[in-house]
Amino acid sequence: MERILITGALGQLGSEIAAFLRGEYGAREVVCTDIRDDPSGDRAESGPFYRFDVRDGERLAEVVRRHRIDTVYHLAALLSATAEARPTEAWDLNMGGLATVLEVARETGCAVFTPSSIGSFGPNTPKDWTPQDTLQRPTSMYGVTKVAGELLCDYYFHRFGVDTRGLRYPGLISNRTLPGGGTTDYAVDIFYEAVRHGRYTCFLKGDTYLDMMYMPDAVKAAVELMDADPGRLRHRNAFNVTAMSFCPEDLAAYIRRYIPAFEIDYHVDPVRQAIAHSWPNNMEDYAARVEWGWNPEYDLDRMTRDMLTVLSARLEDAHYVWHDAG
Ligand code: NAD
Ligand code: AKB
Repeated sequence: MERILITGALGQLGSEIAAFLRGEYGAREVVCTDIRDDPSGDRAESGPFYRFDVRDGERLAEVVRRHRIDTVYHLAALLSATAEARPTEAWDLNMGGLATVLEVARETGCAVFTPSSIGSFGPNTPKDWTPQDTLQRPTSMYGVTKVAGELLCDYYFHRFGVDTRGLRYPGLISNRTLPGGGTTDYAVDIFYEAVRHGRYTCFLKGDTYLDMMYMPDAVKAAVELMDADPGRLRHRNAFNVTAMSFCPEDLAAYIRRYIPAFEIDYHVDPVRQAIAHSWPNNMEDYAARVEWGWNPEYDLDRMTRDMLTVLSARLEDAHYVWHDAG
């Protein structure tokens, strides 16, 4: 029986993983937690929800024991742009939160899923076809915490036998919850602005290539990794996974296929541009494919069509409404 606890369950990734897992295992079996109240009521009303700081180990252990949790999806963190603006806070949360979760897992025997990121790479990492095992000297505070997190999870597996697993996610594109302060957020914002206003001002340069993934694939990757045969996992805590690589100019061109009048211009934010410049253009994800069968379903065109279909139907102020004829 799966009994799951999610930290950061109100965030961009947590809200989607929570919805999927509650559908899969039943709402009572999936405990959502976050430091905030649930503004929509989605997670708090459909199943157990607790509001507390993930660094409060006593509270976390008490909830884990009360619900006899066997797997924690640890998603509470500060993302790259916010972390760069508030580096000490990012260190405290990203490392302190993870250390707390791992200690509770060691005491209670839970498995732990922790996302790493393309942010764990740095300017000296090969930019194209970035290998699974390569140089990682990130220059952002977010990246520092992501590499340290990968290592800490490896340590808890080797030293204490905690079943830790994780993915190096690319930028995640979704339409349920807005992103929480990352460098790749433009790839979400652009769809909302395209549908509302038919134009977008991008904070990255037009030719900045980054890996990306549509949310259904991100959820699938996490769940498939946690279900994988542990005997086959050599890269437990840091699997490269990707689904597509594009730059803002490419994405604008795809949006124009469906909203021909769409326009993009650029007002570059030097902080986020520098972070993006230090990340890969595109990763290889062979280890994930071989060790647990990773295979994404959404490419750039399918993701673009789905985002535009969903948002043009859902947003009340959608002006550039596009219907999928297919
Ligand atoms: P998010 O910012 O959208 O959500 C984080 C959630 O954590 C928020 O709901 C926030 O309220 C909560 N939180 C913050 N401080 C907390 C605390 N002290 N205690 C408990 N909860 C707290 O982030 P996300 O995009 O959902 O990211 C989730 C994880 O996935 C992070 O580890 C992130 O680094 C990783 N990741 C995300 C992406 C992406 O594109 N979204 C890409 C790569 C990796
Ligand atoms: C960010 O931009 O910080 C995240 C990530 C790629 O980790 N979306």
